[in-house]
Amino acid sequence: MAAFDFVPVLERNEVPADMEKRYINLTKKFEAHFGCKPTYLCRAPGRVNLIGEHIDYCGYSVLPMAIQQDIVMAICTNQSQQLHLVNTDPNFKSFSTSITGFVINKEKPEWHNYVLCGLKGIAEFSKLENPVGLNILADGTVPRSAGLSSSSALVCCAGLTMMHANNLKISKLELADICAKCEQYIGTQGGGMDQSICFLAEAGKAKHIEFNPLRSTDIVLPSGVSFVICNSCKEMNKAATSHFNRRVVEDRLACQIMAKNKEFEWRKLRRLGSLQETLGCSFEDMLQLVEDTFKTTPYSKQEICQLLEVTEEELNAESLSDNTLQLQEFKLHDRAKHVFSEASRVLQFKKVCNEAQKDANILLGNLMNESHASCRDLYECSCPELDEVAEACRKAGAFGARLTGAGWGGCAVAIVLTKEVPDFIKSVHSTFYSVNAKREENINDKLFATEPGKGAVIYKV
Ligand code: ADP
Ligand code: NG1
Repeated sequence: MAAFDFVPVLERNEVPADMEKRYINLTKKFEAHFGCKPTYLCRAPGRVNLIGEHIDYCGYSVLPMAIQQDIVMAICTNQSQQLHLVNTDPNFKSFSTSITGFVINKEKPEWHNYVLCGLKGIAEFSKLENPVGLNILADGTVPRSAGLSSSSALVCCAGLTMMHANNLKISKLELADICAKCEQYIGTQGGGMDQSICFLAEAGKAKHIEFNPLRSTDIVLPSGVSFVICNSCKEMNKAATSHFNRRVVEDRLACQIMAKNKEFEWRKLRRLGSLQETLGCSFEDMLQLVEDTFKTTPYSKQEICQLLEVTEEELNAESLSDNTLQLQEFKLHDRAKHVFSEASRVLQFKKVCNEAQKDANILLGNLMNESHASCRDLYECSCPELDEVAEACRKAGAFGARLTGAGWGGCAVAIVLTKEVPDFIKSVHSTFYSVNAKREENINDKLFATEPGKGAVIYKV
């Protein structure tokens, strides 16, 4: 991925066949609502992460692919510097504001706040003083709060919209970076995985994504296997709880305590990945360091202050985030152990794919199972429904299955022989979904095989 790669802008006759119906529908709906034709449509896909969970914000690489489900926005500019935002789903209320000087509400993260994040990110990056007004109709097919990155697809789509409307030329790498940073305006301190794959994805390829600096490498998945997504039917909006930021903070504290013990400038080291780089150690060494440093039981805030030799106020300012200030206990051993072992599994997964190793499917499946166990037991980001659906996948013949995305609900992903996908889906359907009428509703949107999809794109109208 070169720094000068840009999101493609396609002509009307280049709109792919699978997009045609949606393109026409959205254009018509836009016209009916705004009384004029849109001038272009932006599309940003969701993603499924195959392995590497909760490690991007620690600086470690991940291995996702884009999915077919996406957010599409139809857009035209207006001369009044207003933002008019509507959604094809009536559950998402229309919203209007001035395109400059709006406030992003972290307390109550309604959908329009994600759009505002994307708009603000691009405006700030480009130092736009007079951004044009925008009329936007948004339409999404990414399952929501399901670990398939609907929020980032929304942020990225809004960022792309703002860029194109203001005739800016920003590379895919820069867009990924800007959108990763600006999604944090919503309050969650995520890494850059979702926004990176959204812009850098290519059809048919999973990507190994590395950070600082951001770069991606193609991963050729073994032939004859497919990935099946199974929604646990439990929603979890990560911006509405402190689960996510609590983990970010626990990793940071683990990093800073180990750094202090090694007599580094611990305030400057905020990510476990940076600590490993500074120490120049292997994953095995880092895992040993975790064992040597931390007790397995939680640390009180007071204990952490003693270890870092700071007051509570200093700790709050130095290491915590707005929605974690009230926390009194932190688990350091288990969180750090998950991060180092998961980061190592990503590299093992990549190696198996690159070397087309014998029994690749079994090896990849085992790594996915180990990843799930680590998320469940050490990182505590699974939930009974996710454990149950992952187990149903294994029983139905998957080589492996794991939660994908932030967790605490959302989807699992399973690796299955392509020729066995129909039987696999039937089996998981009968064990997990058909036992509960609510789970069975819209089953095709909850249980489906997925191919590595393409990245963000702009269609001219
Ligand atoms: P995810 O894992 O899907 O990113 P999040 O909980 O982080 O889950 O984000 C989900 C939020 O994104 C929703 O609550 C909603 O505000 C917004 N969102 C997702 N899809 C859409 C959509 N089609 N239209 C409007 N907002 C959406
Ligand atoms: P989802 O599944 O989209 O909530 C979140 C983070 C990722 C990553 C994963 C866990 C955001 C926007 N996304 O993804 O960066 O940390 O959790 O691996 O915060």
